Amino acid sequence: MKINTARYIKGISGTDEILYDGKFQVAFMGRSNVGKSSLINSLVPVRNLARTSRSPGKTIRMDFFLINYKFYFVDFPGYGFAKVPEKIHDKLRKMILWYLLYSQVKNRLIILIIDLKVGLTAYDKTILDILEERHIDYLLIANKSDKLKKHEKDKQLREIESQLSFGEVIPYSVKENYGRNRLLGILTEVE
Ligand SMILES: Nc1nc2c(ncn2[C@@H]2O[C@H](COP(=O)(O)OP(=O)(O)OP(=O)(O)O)[C@@H](O)[C@H]2O)c(=O)[nH]1
Ligand SMILES: [Mg+2]
Repeated sequence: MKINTARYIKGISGTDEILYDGKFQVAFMGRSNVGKSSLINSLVPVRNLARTSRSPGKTIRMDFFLINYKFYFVDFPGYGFAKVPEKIHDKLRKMILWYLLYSQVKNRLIILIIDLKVGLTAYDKTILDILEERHIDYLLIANKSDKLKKHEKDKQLREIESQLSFGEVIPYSVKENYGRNRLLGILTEVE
């Protein structure tokens, strides 16, 4: 798939009509700083569309970007940043769980992004368990693969794969533009 146009529509912090306008949603979730916004930026022809934040955890919003006038990329706030007060963490987790469990959004693909070197953290596992139990379509993207040597990459990938019961893990590097074509190929099928 080629992404020709991408436009910021709005940020929401709870239920909103945009969730139910029938357009497919590709939702990017993951720990703070794993590269969600960078990855979105790497896919679209608009420079710095999704903010790559310098102050992680400040925004408790789901940001909607309209892609090719057809479907949405949804950028979720990152979780797990140590300096964020527990109250904000709590709000964040509630937003993610609400979206996954109760929002009733049907046409969507969750892209869970992790750091290949770090692997699955406890909260990544919580999300993954929900995705698998509820049979929600997802892709696991292991970003920042540039930080590991080849043999370390393979070892980490196998370790992560062993924790999944369905769904696939895609090694990725925004920095090296690695995995991009594979991801765009998969997105062609879902939109
Ligand atoms: N080495 C390396 N660094 C990356 C890669 N992708 C993103 N980064 C860096 O990781 C940092 C965080 O990237 P963001 O895109 O802001 O991460 P985020 O997940 O959107 O963060 P929050 O919005 O705070 O949750 C930035 O300094 C990026 O340049 C990658 O593939 N390799
Ligand atoms: Mg971000």
